[in-house]
Amino acid sequence: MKTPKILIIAGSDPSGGAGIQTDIKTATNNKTYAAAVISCLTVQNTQKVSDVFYPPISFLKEQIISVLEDIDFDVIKIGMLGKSEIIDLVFGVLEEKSKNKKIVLDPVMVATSGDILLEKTAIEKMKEVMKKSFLITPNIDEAEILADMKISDQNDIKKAALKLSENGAKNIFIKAGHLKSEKVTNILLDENKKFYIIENDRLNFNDIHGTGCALASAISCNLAQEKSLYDAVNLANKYIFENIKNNISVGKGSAILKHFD
Ligand code: PXL
Repeated sequence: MKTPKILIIAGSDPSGGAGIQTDIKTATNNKTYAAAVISCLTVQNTQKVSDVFYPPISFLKEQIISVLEDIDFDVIKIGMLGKSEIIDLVFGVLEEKSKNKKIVLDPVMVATSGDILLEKTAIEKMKEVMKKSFLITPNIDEAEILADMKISDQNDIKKAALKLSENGAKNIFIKAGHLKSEKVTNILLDENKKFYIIENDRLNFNDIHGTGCALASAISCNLAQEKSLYDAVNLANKYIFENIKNNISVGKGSAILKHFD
């Protein structure tokens, strides 16, 4: 079988729990080759994000073009972009250089610590580029912002997914972990407007850092292995669920995914 290959475009979390660091661990564990272009560097530990550095736009552009011209990726996974100029650049280059590739967009906005990871002025831009992605994977907070509505229950998640679909998003997976409920009932709405429920028992851990990044990466690996959308999301959900059970505290703040036994 040919080696599945993904390109990850995401931010760096130097403490290793989220961002590109967890993305690459996820890809390796899911038997997929990962290339990575770092959209921004955070100053971060398991307790807080205290600064963000953006590389010069032209340098970022050169990196993306360089790998796209060389490697034929199956899927492009996009994580933290941070601000409008980076969103414009990434989607502009992808449109030009890798037109029909599947894009999995994790519309990262806020860290587990509560720190802001997307400038407020870039939210409208995120609503635009979600239409250019094969799949978006917002959590409840991000879905509320993208769909301009409050989400209080299961029914609202479905309404938000439909609204995002009407606004041009193709496939939408809304992660329900942040909703207070007995079970975690995640919703997948596909481009034929068919709903799928992907449900987990609620695990009694405080928020684990980096689960959203890892989930979108695991989905990307599964899509790169030519699994169907439902199988890709369902298997990735299982991978994250098992890894949440196996979380570790490496520092003084949030626990993270270990990614091995
Ligand atoms: O979990 C969202 C996220 C994504 N990307 C980077 C992050 C975080 C959370 O802290 O640091 C780089």
